[in-house]
Amino acid sequence: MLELSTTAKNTWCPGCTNFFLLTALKNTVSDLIAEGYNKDNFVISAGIGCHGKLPDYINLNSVISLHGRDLAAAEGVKLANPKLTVIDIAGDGDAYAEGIEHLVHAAKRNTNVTLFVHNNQVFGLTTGQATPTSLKGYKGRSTPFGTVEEPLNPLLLMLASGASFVARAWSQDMDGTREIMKRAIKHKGFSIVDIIQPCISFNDTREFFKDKVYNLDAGWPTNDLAKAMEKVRENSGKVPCGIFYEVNKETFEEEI
Ligand SMILES: Cc1ncc(C[n+]2csc(CCOP(=O)(O)OP(=O)(O)O)c2C)c(N)n1
Ligand code: SF4
Ligand SMILES: [Mg+2]
Repeated sequence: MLELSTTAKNTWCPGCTNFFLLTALKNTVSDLIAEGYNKDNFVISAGIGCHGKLPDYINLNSVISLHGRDLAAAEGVKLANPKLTVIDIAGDGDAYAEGIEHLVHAAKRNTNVTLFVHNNQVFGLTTGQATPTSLKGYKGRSTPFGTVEEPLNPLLLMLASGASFVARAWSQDMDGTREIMKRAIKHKGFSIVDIIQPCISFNDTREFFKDKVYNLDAGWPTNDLAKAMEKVRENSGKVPCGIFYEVNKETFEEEI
């Protein structure tokens, strides 16, 4: 594997599932470079949070943005130089709380950037407040008696907003995540992968998800919006992972 490591001291909690995603991303980028992508053309945009330390640990060009503004920065980079391969690393706080307006408009515009959301269903770096995707009843510092809100379904929102590639990955499945990451980066247009990334210190959902996640079968993805919407709303107690929806349409950069 091409050397993508850095000498920065890693400050994630020992055992944090972000380590799986860092490895999956390094393997993905190595695969793509082996296929002909130029290493110097990769740009990582990151938000603020535990996930936002990732650019320190991967030897690629990067910009660390403000909380919730990582996607706006990523779109700006792509518009300034459409030749670049732009990957946005966001937290669920960035993408689904502070930056949700950027998320909806990036999907609507179909800017050709790839968004990986480290969805640990908690504000991790600030030590455990509920986010829009926290499960109902989550007890944390801001909700000591448990959240009373139903969690947001980000994939349903993305389909409704016009995203042309919509997927979910399970961080513990590094090979599966790597394949989805690769397909997302290769996709022409806005791609989002919501990655279930348990925070072992403030929202340890590893056991909760372990027996619930399953992979979509070979019949997926679909280009049928209604079918994809029905699937991401699945309420069977199981959690499907894989690529739900992919369509080809003009990107924002092409249109302008
Ligand atoms: C505008 C703004 N609001 C709040 C904060 C404080 N803050 C820093 S990190 C963080 C939580 C990040 O949560 P998330 O995006 O889910 O990332 P995680 O730490 O879980 O990876 C917050 C609220 C900030 N830096 N900027
Ligand atoms: S607080 Fe949670 S997400 Fe952040 S490094 Fe620790 S385990 Fe990982
Ligand atoms: Mg988070």
